[in-house]
Amino acid sequence: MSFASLYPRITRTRRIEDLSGVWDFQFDPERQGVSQGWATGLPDPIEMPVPASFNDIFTDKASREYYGDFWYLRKVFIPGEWQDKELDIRFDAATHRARVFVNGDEVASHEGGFTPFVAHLNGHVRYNDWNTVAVLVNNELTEHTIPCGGTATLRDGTKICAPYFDFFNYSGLNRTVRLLATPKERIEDFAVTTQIVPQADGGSTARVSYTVSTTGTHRVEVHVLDEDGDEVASAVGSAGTIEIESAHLWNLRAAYLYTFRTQIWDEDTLVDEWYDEIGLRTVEISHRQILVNGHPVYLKGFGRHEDSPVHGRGTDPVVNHRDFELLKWMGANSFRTSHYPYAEEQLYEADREGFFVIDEVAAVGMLRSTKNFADATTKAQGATFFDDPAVQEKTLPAHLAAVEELIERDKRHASVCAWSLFNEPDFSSEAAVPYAEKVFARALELDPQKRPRSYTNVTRCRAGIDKCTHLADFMMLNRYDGWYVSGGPRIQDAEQILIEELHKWEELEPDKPFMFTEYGTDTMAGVHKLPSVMWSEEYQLEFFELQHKIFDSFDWICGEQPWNLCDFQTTEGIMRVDGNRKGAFTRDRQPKAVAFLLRKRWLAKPDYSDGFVPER
Ligand code: BDP
Repeated sequence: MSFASLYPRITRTRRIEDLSGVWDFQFDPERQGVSQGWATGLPDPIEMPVPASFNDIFTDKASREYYGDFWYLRKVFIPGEWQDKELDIRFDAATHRARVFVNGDEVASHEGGFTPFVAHLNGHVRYNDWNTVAVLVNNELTEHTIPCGGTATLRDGTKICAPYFDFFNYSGLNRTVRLLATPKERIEDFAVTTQIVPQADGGSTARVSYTVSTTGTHRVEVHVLDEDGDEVASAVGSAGTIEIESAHLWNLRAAYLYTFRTQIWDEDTLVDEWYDEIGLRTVEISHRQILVNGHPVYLKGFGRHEDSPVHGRGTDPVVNHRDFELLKWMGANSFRTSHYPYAEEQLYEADREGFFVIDEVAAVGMLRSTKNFADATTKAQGATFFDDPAVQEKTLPAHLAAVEELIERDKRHASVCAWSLFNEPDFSSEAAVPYAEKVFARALELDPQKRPRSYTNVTRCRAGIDKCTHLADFMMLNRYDGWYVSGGPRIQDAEQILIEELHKWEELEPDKPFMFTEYGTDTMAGVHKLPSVMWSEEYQLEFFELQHKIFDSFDWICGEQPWNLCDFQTTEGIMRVDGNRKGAFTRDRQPKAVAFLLRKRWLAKPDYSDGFVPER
């Protein structure tokens, strides 16, 4: 449990100062900053906006590719009125690790580039005065970090990133930084689980069990408000059950959110208050179906990336909102946060819009390759990733910590309906089993809602090769038959290859829902060919038509999420043309022909496959 798990809110007892803006910035290739006192002032700074990735702001290659230590620093004025408060600074994400200094004192360090952390500042600041906040960030990856990667050293000694994954290593203070002033006795965590009980009149009573963690002993109250702001239920105590009669349930593309106001009271004095917007729904697996509120879903949507021109992976509310507009226009009802936890604002938007989110931990690159997308289809030579004892010893703890932070942060979101605990791990070896067992067990233990858990299965580990399928509550397949396998003039073979594999899965896992979480072809927008060739828009259309014909012939396939919503930036290489071009949309969010094909298909395909149409 960590205070960082509460999304920052202004309430009657809480204050926030947003530290977005221009910070001082400097690379530290010699790692001399700490010993040279950079924590109180950078010797030769440039200006850098926050939040943003630093990479695409630069005009020179060396800076864009910089791999190592770098610093952000700014002065912060701390109001005198906050003297009696707890004072924290919250980083929504520092990619991939950070050490935080305030007026020269080291106040926190954090590993993992996609989850929030706080540093406690009391005792380190001057009130009604300017204070110096400095952050030493590092963006290097190894086989023991989450995500996994390596380092390439150029002849002159320059280090560059050699990621084991197919997206650019965008780095820096990628998300919002905020100062938080909260009461001394405060709410530190809040969790809910919902049970739906049918009512005689056909409605539903929601039985919500909750826990509130606080730092004191005063009275805790929880008040539930509907969307009109009217109180519909309340409870006293730091744990309990609240019944909401004739509840509006949260459904796919028909969301309803209640405000849960959590409070601490000392007699009739309000000590602290924090709220969250919560959708009431259940999610479970039954035989070959994924059920939301008891109804089977068909998932339509995409694997995505947080990626946009100039910002890199820096949070961009404008682009994020455009992505939701595209998803809605397409008739989509879901997405996967490939390949890392996304900014919390995206999950709140998904809550409001009724999207089913498969929330992925940044465990990508667990296949020893710097071109894993190409090697994903070939069999491992020699020892695999999980055969290495150092992976078991060092990567596993980092992975477990990343799962913990993901679940801590996202456990209340109605939109978060499943956890993806790995992307395309090399599960071809028995050595993967004990590792994966621990990761799966940890997720189950930590999640109060016990959401379904899975991972994306890579082509290399097709039916019969993968050793960990028994751990997944449902299976997610990433397949490129017709692209990496049997592409171009061989595409007719791809159909047989995939159908044969699906028949095999049918035998091996007869009681599990399956969905496709990746399928697609690199396509240059505007390239047209008759007959089609690979990379043309026509080829992308034919590939998708073929895939959908196959999916529709297996009634136990319960979802399709093509790769990718948009084109995105990757490491440079001979297989990438200014990035990965598998988007249904370009990187500037304009449609390729395939977007219209998917839109037609998805608008005709209901969100619930039993004909249930929720009230909107
Ligand atoms: C899969 C990966 C994804 C890649 C994709 C591709 O999960 O990150 O971008 O293939 O090759 O291997 O486009």
